[in-house]
Amino acid sequence: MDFSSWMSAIQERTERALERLLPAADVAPARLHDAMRYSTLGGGKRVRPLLCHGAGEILSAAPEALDLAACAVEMIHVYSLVHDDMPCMDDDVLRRGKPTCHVEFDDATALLVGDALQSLAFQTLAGPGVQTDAARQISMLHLLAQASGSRGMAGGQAIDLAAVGQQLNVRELEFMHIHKTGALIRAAVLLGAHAGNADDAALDSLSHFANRVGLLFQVVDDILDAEASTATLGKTAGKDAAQNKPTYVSLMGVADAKRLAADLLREAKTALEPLGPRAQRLAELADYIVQRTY
Ligand code: GRG
Repeated sequence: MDFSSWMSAIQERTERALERLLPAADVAPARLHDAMRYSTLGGGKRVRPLLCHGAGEILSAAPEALDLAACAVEMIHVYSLVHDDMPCMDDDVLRRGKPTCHVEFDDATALLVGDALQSLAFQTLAGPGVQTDAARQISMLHLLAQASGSRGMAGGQAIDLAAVGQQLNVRELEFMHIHKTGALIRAAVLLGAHAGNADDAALDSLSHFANRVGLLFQVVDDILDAEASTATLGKTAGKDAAQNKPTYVSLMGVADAKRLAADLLREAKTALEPLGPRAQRLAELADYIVQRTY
């Protein structure tokens, strides 16, 4: 199967799994469930589910187990987008090409959507079908909790909020992004590996790959924010500069940010080498992350 057919197949099965896992829109409390489905379904590139499946396939994980791990990570990701868009944080009106959750519904509903998606993510990952080895399943829960909490994504968001209008250097910017964006991307890869039979050597290679890809994702995101249009991105373009936020582009300029992306891509692929040809999908995914237009 070529990469683009594989990607469409994973996006499609992720959509179906999310539809199944999310409560129906007419189940009480209907407004909350409607808003959860509105925010989660029918949009997004599903980069984290793709990484989860790509890593899991290397380690012969069952596709159905990967669906559950991938959906858990995607739920955390959507929760972070819904909260990030709220007036008390980034205050945005457009996400995935449609009105943000708090605009379509209201602030209190958006807050609850994030809370409930976070809970559903852990319920999904703790449930049946994820791993037959209970100890490994507990490490998966631990991994996702750490990646999304104050030592991971939520901590990165706190650093981001504190950095508005501040002068950060590249090291400080990297520290922020390793937490805000990188931690969940790393979790997506490692959860895929843990859904299969990952040994320490494979986990080591994948962890190194994921660290590079996490940063790569953010560098490309900064370049797109500076260069792409709102229509293409499906979210407000140029926000970083408008909010005086430090980014790779503001610190080093577009040309150097593109060079950094090329270096990170090369390092990510080098990290995959010990895994051999089985890791081809992940290498292709790293290429996709650089080439994406939104
Ligand atoms: C509110 C706890 C909390 C955390 C928010 C990740 C995050 C932290 C906020 C998102 C804001 C943002 C635009 C970050 C830049 C990188 C990023 C995560 C972009 C969006 O991810 P994509 O491109 O989105 O994978 P889709 O819509 O394709 O899923």
